[in-house]
Amino acid sequence: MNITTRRFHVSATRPEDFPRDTRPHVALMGRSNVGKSSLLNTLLGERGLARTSKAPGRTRALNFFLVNERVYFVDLPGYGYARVPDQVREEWKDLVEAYLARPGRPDLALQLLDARHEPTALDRELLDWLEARGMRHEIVLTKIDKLSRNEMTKSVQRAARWIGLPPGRQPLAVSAATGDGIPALWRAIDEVCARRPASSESAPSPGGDAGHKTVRPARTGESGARAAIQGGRYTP
Ligand SMILES: Nc1nc2c(ncn2[C@@H]2O[C@H](COP(=O)(O)OP(=O)(O)O)[C@@H](O)[C@H]2O)c(=O)[nH]1
Ligand SMILES: [Mg+2]
Repeated sequence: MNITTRRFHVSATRPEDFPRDTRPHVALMGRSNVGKSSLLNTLLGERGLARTSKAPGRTRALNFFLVNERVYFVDLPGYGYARVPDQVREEWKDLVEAYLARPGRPDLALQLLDARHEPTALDRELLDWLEARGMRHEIVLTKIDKLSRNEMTKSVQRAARWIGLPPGRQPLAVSAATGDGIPALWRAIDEVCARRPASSESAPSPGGDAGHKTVRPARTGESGARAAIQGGRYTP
């Protein structure tokens, strides 16, 4: 995608804040501090568009960014951060689950894993949930600039096994710092966005219904997914 415009759209703290028009959504998901906001900024080519932080656990809203007036990028709160008060954790969980419970949302989930670390049980829960729901998703290894070539090869192999990819297939691996791997990630994103009908492209209104009549086809595993969400699959 050749980016002509990108802008912050809304910071959703309640389900009523979620955009209601039918543009495609690309969501960045993963542990707190894995590099979601940094990757979003690198993908969109604007430093500081999404707030990044050295202190984990900062994002408490779903932040929506609109690109070329035609696709939303969504920066989700991270999970797995222990030092969050229970009440805040519950609020996030409800909000994220409310978002994911919407039919067909997001259109593409990017699940980020820090290339330096073993995936965790929460990473596994999220992947299982995405697969159970039949949601289009890509695993993206982050911060590869911090690895040597040799470490990078091992990390990619470990992730491929963890995901259960067929032999010869590899997960995407990127660096928000150097831009490595970003073109390949864009190809995956473009493929999903290209499949969406042009009718989804009229003016958005934050929290308001833009009046689109496009009917989104039901996805497989929708009802099972709801149970999985209620089972706490996305645990902030
Ligand atoms: N070296 C390096 N650091 C990164 C990269 N991506 C993120 N970081 C750093 O990791 C920390 C957390 O990043 P952030 O994007 O805020 O993570 P988030 O909590 O998942 O949104 C920050 O200090 C970033 O500068 C990367 O590709 N390379
Ligand atoms: Mg962030």
